Amino acid sequence: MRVALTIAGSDPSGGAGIQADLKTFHQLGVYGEAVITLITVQNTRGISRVEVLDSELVAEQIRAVIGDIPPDAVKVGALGNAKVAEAVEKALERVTVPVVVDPVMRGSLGGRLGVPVRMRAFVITPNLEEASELAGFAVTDLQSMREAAAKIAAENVLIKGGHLAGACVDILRTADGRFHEFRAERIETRHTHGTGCTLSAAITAELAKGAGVEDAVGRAKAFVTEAIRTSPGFGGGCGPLNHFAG
Ligand code: PXL
Repeated sequence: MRVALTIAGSDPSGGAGIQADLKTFHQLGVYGEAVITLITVQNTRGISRVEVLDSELVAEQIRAVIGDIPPDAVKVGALGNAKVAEAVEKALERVTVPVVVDPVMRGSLGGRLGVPVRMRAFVITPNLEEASELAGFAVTDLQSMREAAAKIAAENVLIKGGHLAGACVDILRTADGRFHEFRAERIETRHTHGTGCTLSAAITAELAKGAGVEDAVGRAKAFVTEAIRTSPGFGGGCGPLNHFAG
């Protein structure tokens, strides 16, 4: 059995963060481990509080699991602040398996959940806003997505175009400098809570199972699109996806 580790924040409503990551790992057939970086108070209607854990407590959790049940791939999600980001980077220094970094800065419902990270990543998955921050210029269309993907430091860069006007196109720049486009139909729904978390967790699960990066992204995107299309419609606000999709 393959193993995936997520290092991320908690969303008690179960739609995003480590809860989404573990459901995604399970659905895609890998054993999930979860290190918590921060606790949010939120539901589908809003986020009211974020408590970032002590950086040494986060590092200790990582050290406890990586030597004992070594993961085949690691996902890094919301880190809360620079101290936790540094501690996570250091704790992962000797890890040689693929690390997927979702450079979360804000939750789907707002709230500061992270800082711009410069962590070594096999794959980094910024949305347009995060890509703008990492690249240092406004990323608003396919052309600027390509320019940002070339500029952001990581082996493979996946810029998510879910917030583009029009079609949903993600751009992947692989380590060989080539660009790949992933297109999906736009689904009109308010239930998109945890979409970014679910995508990066799905990529991590596929990498843990041994997929190459292009296949991992393609399968993950198909899983997320289906999960959005079949969302259960829970909650009075921005509800979760269907993690039983696939
Ligand atoms: O999708 C970003 C994200 C990450 N982590 C936690 C979240 C969210 C979005 O709501 O709640 C804990």
